[in-house]
Amino acid sequence: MFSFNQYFFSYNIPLVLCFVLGLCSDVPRPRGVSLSKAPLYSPSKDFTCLDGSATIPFTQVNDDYCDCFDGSDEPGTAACINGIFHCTNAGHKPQNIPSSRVNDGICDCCDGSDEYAHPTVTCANICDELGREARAEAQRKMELVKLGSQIRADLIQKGNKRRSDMANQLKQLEKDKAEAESMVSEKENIKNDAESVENDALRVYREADELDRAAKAAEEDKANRQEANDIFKKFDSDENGLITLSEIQTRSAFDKDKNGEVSEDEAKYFLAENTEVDLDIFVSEAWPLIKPFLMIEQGIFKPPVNAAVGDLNGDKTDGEAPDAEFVDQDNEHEIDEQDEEHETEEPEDESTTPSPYDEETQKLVDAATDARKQHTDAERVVREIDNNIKNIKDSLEKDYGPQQEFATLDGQCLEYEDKEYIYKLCVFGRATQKAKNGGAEINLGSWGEWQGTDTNPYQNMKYLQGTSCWNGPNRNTRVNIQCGLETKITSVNEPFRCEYVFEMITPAACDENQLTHSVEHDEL
Ligand code: MAN
Repeated sequence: MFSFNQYFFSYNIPLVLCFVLGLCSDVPRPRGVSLSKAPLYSPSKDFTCLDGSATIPFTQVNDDYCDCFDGSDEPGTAACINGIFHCTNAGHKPQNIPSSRVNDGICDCCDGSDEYAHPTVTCANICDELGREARAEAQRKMELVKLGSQIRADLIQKGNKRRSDMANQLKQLEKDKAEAESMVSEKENIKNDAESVENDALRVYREADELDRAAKAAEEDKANRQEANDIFKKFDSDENGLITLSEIQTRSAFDKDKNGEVSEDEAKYFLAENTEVDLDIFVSEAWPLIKPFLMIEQGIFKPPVNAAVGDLNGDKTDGEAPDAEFVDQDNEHEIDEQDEEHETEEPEDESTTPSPYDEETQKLVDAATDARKQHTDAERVVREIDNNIKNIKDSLEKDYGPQQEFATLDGQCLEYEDKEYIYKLCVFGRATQKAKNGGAEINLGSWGEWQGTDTNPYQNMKYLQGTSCWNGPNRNTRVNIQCGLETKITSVNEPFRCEYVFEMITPAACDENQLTHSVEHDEL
């Protein structure tokens, strides 16, 4: 069992040190209580828990029994699970640790005060040594920040210039856009006029073309009728001016199911469900059904590979030719294929292709083509300007730090290689990863937002919505930023699957004000 004094008193610094170093921590206070809280622990009064929840006799402070909800009555023992033990750590930084770590056999405080009564473990006071190291490190950091802040000043200047340049560029682009848009409407008017003249000039050709097509169609129709007439005569064996089912049944070409005879039903199909037809009905209704089968018989029409003959005609009552390939009668060259070849052929050189138009019309067509091109070009210029405007606006909306110190980093791409991957960070753009043994570049996230503390909101960057992780969320990256004399990535880790952490140094983060902040923070 420990004595009251053992729990109660903090260590005493010899009086000489107290005066010389000003480390007068021998203000009587219970063990584990900081100097600033000492007035709240007055031995002459009852103790009120710091959360105000209870008041207890002062003798119950540090009596190894937890009385207060907030654990404030046991700062120097492990009795409360939520107590706080304060180590003074003279010579280094004071520290607050959970009081549950008091006398647990592990040295937490550099002055060893947290293990004051452990039966086997004694902790050496290493605060002076640690303090020296910490001060040297702080000194090194301060010098680095000082040096870096000169570069930072330059970055600030460049950043501000970049921003004002962009603002000017934006103004100029907006002017350019207005001009480019009026150019588009001017070109559109010219194009419309040229097209209207072109249209008039081409009308003559179109009409001639239509006439030509109509004449060709009429010719084909005539030839078809003639052919139908001839076949009618041939089939009308009794020459009574009618084709009957029995006349059809004598022709093996109509044996659709290829069973060796033309049934009545088969014959009926070819007469368009009539029992007999005169020449007119034959030409208009029966001939379209008969013709493909005669072509097959003559070898002009080839059924598609694997298609049963029945499929060819089965339900077709509309006279459409079955879906099949036509073959050239003479050399069996496939016409379809030939057509396709024609379609994919390179267009002939214009200079060698004779114009289908007269000289005057050709001039008008050329003028309209040129006007169309100029209009498309003018539209493209507007699109390009719009694109530039959007990029500049996006940049102007980005937060480059309170003094624009990060602005010049926008667009800079930094690489880092480890054993397996090449990582790349295009600042304010995208973070990527590429395996050294090949494979595609993987997106680790696009610029999202700053993340930091209240005192330094520009300490971390977040890059979000990268390629989705197999069976998991989208990849994302945090970039921790520290002061350094150059801008580079110093390490990359993946502490959790598909969550990446880049360590980056840059003079843009060498802010002397931040140094004061962190010193203040340490002192708290
Ligand atoms: C790839 C890389 C790794 C990642 C795995 C997740 O191999 O992007 O960084 O952990 O995919 O499947």
